[in-house]
Amino acid sequence: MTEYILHNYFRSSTSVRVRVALNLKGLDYDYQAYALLPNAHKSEAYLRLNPQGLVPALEISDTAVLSQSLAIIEYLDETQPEPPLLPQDPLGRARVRALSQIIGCDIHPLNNLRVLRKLKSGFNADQDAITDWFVHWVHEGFSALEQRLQESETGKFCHGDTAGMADICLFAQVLNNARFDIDMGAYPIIMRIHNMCLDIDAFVQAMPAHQPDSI
Ligand SMILES: N[C@@H](CCC(=O)N[C@@H](CS)C(=O)NCC(=O)O)C(=O)O
Repeated sequence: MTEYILHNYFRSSTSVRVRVALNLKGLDYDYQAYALLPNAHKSEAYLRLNPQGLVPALEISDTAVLSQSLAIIEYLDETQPEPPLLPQDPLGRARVRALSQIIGCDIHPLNNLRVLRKLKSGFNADQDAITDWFVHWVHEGFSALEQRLQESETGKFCHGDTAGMADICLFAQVLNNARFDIDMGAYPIIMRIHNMCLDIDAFVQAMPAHQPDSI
């Protein structure tokens, strides 16, 4: 039995984030899948693990169940420091957290399944309106992110020349965008970094198509 059980879903971008982090750290984990469309993440058993009813959750044997992908990534980084996913200096850490949170706090939550479902059920939004909503929030966040990535701290990756937490978020969000037809032409730095990530096995192995529940 491995130390970690990852409760997740192949297509979930927050799950992609944690899978990349586990892979970069070289940590084995058991894969527990929850299909979101039939609401497996709302089952009593899963709600006992994560009362928020959102994936991912990382179960650490006989220790704890962690939720919130960015908190999980920081936990892994603190307990398994190599390779580091955040820089050592406070300014660098604040920058990487800010870049990550542009996606993690200001794009993804607005476009989450439960939000899109509520737009439909509570506000009669049709598919065109839902697409418009999704694309709008991606452009809002990615425009700011692209601008921030013009800063001198950006290297081959979001912060310097090695992949870290901000790259993980960027990678997962670009994959998530593929569900909609989003013109990425305005984001050359984001796409350059995304393509750099595609050269790293830890990122590739975390992609939806490579998961056991992939359909
Ligand atoms: N802030 C949370 C968000 C987790 C989250 O929203 N996960 C999505 C999948 S990417 C989910 O479980 N959605 C189910 C739903 O909206 O019902 C994190 O970073 O872990």
